[in-house]
This record gives sequence, structure tokens and C-alpha cells, in this order.
Amino acid sequence: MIDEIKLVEILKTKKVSGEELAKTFGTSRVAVWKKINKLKSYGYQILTDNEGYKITNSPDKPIPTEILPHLKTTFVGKNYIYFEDIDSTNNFAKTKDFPDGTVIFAENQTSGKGRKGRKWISSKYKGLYFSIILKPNMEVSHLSKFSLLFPFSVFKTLKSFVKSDLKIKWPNDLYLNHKKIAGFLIESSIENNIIGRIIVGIGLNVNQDVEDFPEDINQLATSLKIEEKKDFSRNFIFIKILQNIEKDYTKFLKENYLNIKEIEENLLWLGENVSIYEDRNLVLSGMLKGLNDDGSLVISKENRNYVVYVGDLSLKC
Ligand code: BT5
Repeated sequence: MIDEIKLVEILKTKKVSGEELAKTFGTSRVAVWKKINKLKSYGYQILTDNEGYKITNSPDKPIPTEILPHLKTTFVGKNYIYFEDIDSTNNFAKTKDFPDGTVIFAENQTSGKGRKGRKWISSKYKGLYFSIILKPNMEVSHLSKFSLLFPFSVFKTLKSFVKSDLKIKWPNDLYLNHKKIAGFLIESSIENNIIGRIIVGIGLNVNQDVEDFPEDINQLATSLKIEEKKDFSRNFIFIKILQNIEKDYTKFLKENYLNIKEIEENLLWLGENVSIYEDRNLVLSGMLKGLNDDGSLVISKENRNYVVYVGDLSLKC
């Protein structure tokens, strides 16, 4: 068996003959040649002449050979599953009992899911669509605060390299220049008041152009490329996100601490008049005042404060 990660690592640094590679991996030259063709099919450019093979260009695709050697985590992504096409990474995450920290990535989702049966559009090779499986064994009372951790972690990661106006839309979207750039679908399994497993589904628009979004969302949706006017390395962003999520999640499990004040300061529409809808029915309109310590939203109306735990937020028209 040829270890693909090791092969890529070798061919990125020097030109090596088929014979030498066959010796290194204890296999035949034909097996090496087949593996080289497989790497080419992933998008690697490989210089091939009578002296051997050398990788001259690597694809910006989060394939295991591009992610795993650079991922500095202890458990998140150690079990990493990459798909070109799948219905939904969150659905796949439920097909069996995957280990803690498993990450499932797809270039394209044919039935990407949003919350409450809504859809997530996943343009192929343009974004990052993935699910992280975590087993926190934590009391359910922490769930609303806990679920803010993931958008906040991705927010901080993106903030370190975008210039545009990035905001957190309660409870779990990210907006860039007032348009949606990321959505989070957090599904939890609870037994005896304990969160046994959560599936954190994250969709982030990276290199989409306006034409990549269907008409019904192209006024609402945006990508890093559209707002920052340049292409981004999906691999670089993905690795940073996974590393920061592991860091923030581990800290939260240890200390039960989340900087709610910092989330509040970066909330979309803070101080503005907003409406809360549940199943498309208007529940409440008022001024978005901030967050409580448990992550619930505070809306003030006629000198009274109202606490909101669930719902869809929009700007009051
Ligand atoms: C979300 O739901 O925003 C959660 C999206 C989670 C997607 C990830 S991708 C990996 C994992 N596997 C899955 O199957 N899902 C997760 P919600 O807040 O309900 O927003 C859904 C709404 O966002 C839709 O009704 C559209 O209006 C809009 N939308 C759909 N695709 C979008 C996109 N690519 N960019 C921005 N907005 C989008």
C-alpha cells in the first residue's frame, strides 16, 4: 500500500524515479504509476520525465493529502472524510457512530440543509461545506450558549484576514457587508439532560461569484471573493477554522467560558429595530439590545426587556 500523504510529501520536495518510489513503499513500479495517475485526477500537476516524477502544483481542494499534513489539532479532523458529492454532510454524520472530532467535508451537497427544512446552496469547489462531530457530554442547559461558540470561532478566524464589515447574526449566521456569508446547522442528541453528540454543520461561501448563487438568494448571499475582490485559499481557511474551533471548544469544556460581551459587540443590527419570527409568524418587534449570559437575545420594547431563546431575526421594515 502506498501512503498517499507520504508520497505527496516526497514529490513536493524533490524529483524521484518510479524505481526509487517503488523501493520506498515496497511495491511495484506499476503500482506507483497508478498512484501518480490518481494524484493527477485529484488535480495535482506532476512533472514526468525519464528521471522520475515531481509535483509542480497542488490543487486548492481540501483533499486529505492537502489538509492532514498541515492540521495542528489533537482530535478535530484526525478522522477526516472527503467527498466530491454527497446529499448533506450533516446527514452523513448520522449514518454511524463516528469518533469524537470526525470532520466530513463535501465539495458539493445535493441536499444541503439549513435550519427548519430550509436549503443550503453549495456551489461545487467554491465554498467550504463540512460537519464536525463532537461528543461534549455536557448538561443541556449550556446548549444555547455552547452553540454560539462555533459561529464566534469562525467569526474570529475570518476577522483576522478580511477587511470588510463582518458581523454575527444571532443565533448563528455570519454576515459580510450586510449579506450572508456563512450558516451553521447544529444538531444535537440529548439523553438524560446530557448532550452526548453534536453535529456542527458549517457552510461558508469562499470563492463564489454573484452568478454562482441562484436568483432567489443572490440579493441575500455573498462570498469572501465578492466582498474582498480576490480569490482565497480554501485549504488555508479550512485548516485555520478547524484549529480555532478545537481551541475554543476545548477551552469551553474546561472553563465553561465564552466571551458573550465580545459576541454582543459584534452582533448584526445591535441597537437597531428588529423583528423576531417563528415559522414565518411575527413574534416580537423592538430594539436589539444585546445578549444575556446564557446566549439568549434581549429585545427592548416600550421600556421593557424581552428575552428571546429561539426564532429568526430580521431588520424591521
Ligand atoms: C443555515 O440555515 O444557514 C445553516 C446552513 C448550514 C449549511 C451546512 S453546509 C454543511 C452542513 N451540511 C448540511 O446539510 N448543512 C450544513 P438557515 O439559517 O435556515 O438559512 C438557510 C437560508 O439561507 C436559506 O433559506 C437561504 O435563504 C439562505 N442560503 C441558502 N444557501 C445559502 C448560501 N450558500 N449562502 C448564503 N445564504 C444561503
